Amino acid sequence: MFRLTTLTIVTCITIGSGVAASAAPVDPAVAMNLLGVQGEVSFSASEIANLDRPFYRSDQNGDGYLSESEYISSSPHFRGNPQGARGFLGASDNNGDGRVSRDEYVQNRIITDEAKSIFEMIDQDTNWGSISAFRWQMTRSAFVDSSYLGNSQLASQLFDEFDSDNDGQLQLREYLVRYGRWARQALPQDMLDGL
Ligand SMILES: [Ca+2]
Ligand SMILES: [Ca+2]
Ligand SMILES: [Ca+2]
Repeated sequence: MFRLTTLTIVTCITIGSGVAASAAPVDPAVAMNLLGVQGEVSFSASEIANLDRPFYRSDQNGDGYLSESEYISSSPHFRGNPQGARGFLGASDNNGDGRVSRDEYVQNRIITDEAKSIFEMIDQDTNWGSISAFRWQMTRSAFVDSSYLGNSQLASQLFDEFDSDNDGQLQLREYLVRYGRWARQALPQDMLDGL
C-alpha cells in the first residue's frame, strides 16, 4: 500500500552571539527543507512499485540480499570495476553487514533518484540530460543564486558543506554523499522504505 506522508519540519535555528552564521553546521532538517526533499511522496505509486525490480533481477541466488559478486555480475559497468561495485554497495549498506537488503536498496534509490532531480532543478540553465551524470557539476553562484532554493544566505552555507573538496564546484558525487547522510538523519524511515 502506498502511503502519502507529509514532511513537516519544525526548525529552530539559534545562532550564538559572536559566532559567524557560516561557521555553524547546517541542521539536516533545515537542509532537507531548503532542498524541498519529500522522500517517497515525490514518486508515483507505479514508480515506487518498480523501484525494487532491478533488486530482484540482480539477486541471483534468491536469498533476499545483493552481494558484491551479484553487483559485479549484474552490471556491465561493474565488470572489471570491482572497486566501483564495492563503493556502490557500501553506499546502500546502511547496517554495514556487507550485503544490501531489499529495503536498503529501495531506500538508496529513493534518496539518489530524488537527489538527482533536485540537482537538476537547482540549476535549470544547464541541459543535464546532455551530460553524463558522472560529469555533473555546478558552480557556486549557480547554487547560491538558484531561484529554486530562494535563500542565498542559507544556500551559501549549504554549498560550503556540500563542496567537500573546496574547489568551488559542486560535483554530483560529493552532493550525493552529503545529501544521503542528511536524508537518513532527517527523514523518517517510512518516507524512504517504498512500502
Ligand atoms: Ca543474493
Ligand atoms: Ca546491509
Ligand atoms: Ca567540489
